[in-house]
Amino acid sequence: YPRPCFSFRTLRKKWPQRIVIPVSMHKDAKFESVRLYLVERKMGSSRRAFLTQLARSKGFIVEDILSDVVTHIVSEDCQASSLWTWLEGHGVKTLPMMQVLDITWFTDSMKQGKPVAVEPRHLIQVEMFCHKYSTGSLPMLPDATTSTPVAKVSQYACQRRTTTANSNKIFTDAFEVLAESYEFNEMEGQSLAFRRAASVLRSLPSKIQSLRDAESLPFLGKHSIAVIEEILQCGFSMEVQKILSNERFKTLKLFMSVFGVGLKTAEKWYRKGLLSFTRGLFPTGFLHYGDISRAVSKAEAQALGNIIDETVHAITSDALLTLTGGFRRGKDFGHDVDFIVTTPEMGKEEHLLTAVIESLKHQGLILYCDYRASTFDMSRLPNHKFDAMDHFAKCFLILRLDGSRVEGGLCGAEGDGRGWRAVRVDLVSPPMKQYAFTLLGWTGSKQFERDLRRFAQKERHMLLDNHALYDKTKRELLAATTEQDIFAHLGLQYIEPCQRNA
Ligand code: DCT
Ligand code: MG
Repeated sequence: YPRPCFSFRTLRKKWPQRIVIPVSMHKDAKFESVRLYLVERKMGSSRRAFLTQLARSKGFIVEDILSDVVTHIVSEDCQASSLWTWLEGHGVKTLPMMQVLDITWFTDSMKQGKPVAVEPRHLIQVEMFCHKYSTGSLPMLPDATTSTPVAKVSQYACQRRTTTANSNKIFTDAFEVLAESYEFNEMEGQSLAFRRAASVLRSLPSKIQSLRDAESLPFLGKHSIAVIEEILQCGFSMEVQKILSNERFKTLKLFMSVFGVGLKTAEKWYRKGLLSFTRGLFPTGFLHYGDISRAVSKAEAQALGNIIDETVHAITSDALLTLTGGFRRGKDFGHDVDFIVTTPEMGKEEHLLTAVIESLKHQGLILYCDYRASTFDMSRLPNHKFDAMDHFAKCFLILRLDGSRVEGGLCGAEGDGRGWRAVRVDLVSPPMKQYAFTLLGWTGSKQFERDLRRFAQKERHMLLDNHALYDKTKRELLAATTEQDIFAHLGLQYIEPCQRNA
């Protein structure tokens, strides 16, 4: 957007500075859940006024003052540390929950005439990690020894923004091994504690440099602090190394890498004295083991999306296909590809799924199919069990993907001359009324979902699952057509899918 040719003086008459426009005055506001604040630093007052007017003319709410109501801060000053220090000087308590974005998000949104989804490239994140991540209240003054900002880290993943850029991988990998080891020993409490600690570290904008950085973080207990200390000192944790070389751990992990094999089966095989796979022993689970134990790339997921989209739309033109799971969160690789398939015609979604399976079979693309019919019953909501698996019709597939359909070819597998690979695909088919809940649930990550449910229950006295949101105080189900509706019911700021990699 060109710098305006009119002067700030003339604009000032129209848009006086420092005046908050109440909601009622945003007459033409189209996007109630998005409230912008444009940072004048670097932008200049006249350009800010011009961009403000432009955004308002397109139905955006633009606040003149940085206050708790702001959801999106847009800045042309991309120097994260000085910008954050400046922002913190305003003493706005909800700053850690706001999106701090560079101007490209704004220009993209203006071009499209609506707020575009926030991607990691839009975010202005702090470059250095500050040791004062604290559970205390904001604001805090910048530390004399560092100009980096101080932010509060929530104990709930649904109040943190976690992109795929994990600056603390060295620690989170160690925590995941410990969590898995506790899980294998059926010590669920300890396992969850390490998963929560890993999730907190994943949300941090930069790597932990000292113990002081970690000590005030939620869920970082004595054990995890000791592991961090060891890694900071030696580059690895002795305890984690021991687990990784433990025969039972290695064997259970290997067995559980087989599609459909859980802890109980793996343990049974291990107790029988099996230490590795024996040819011909487990025919079903080993179907295409080599292929499906290899990660699926984004391009492969995209190709599968195209195939399923063509299939679905050949059946009915009003079908809706949505990519969910890790790929919707912006991951480059996944262990499978997850889709929601539905139709606005109530009750037709189950038939749609069986028709899709039939068509894929016809095209010779199905290598394995485990179809589960719907057990969903609206009259039995809310389901107080709130178990992990939902009741919608779904199928767990292994599909054949031809390299010719994949942009740039198959991921490292063309060498064997087959020109195709097997890929795990999950399809779930909820009724349209439950679409938003299913989308939120299937987008994950698992830790993000766990914390959404924990937050709903503990903080809001509500029950959330893939089917519904139930308000226990009002004793009613809360309707939602979008994910934004669900966040709003929960009184949470909306978190973009790419920020749910908790
Ligand atoms: N999910 C769910 N109920 C289950 C299992 C999963 O609601 N019983 C949700 C949580 C994440 C999402 O579905 C997709 O699951 P996965 O494919 O296992 O996770 P992912 O994040 O997509 O990981 P990956 O990239 O490895 O596939
Ligand atoms: Mg997945």
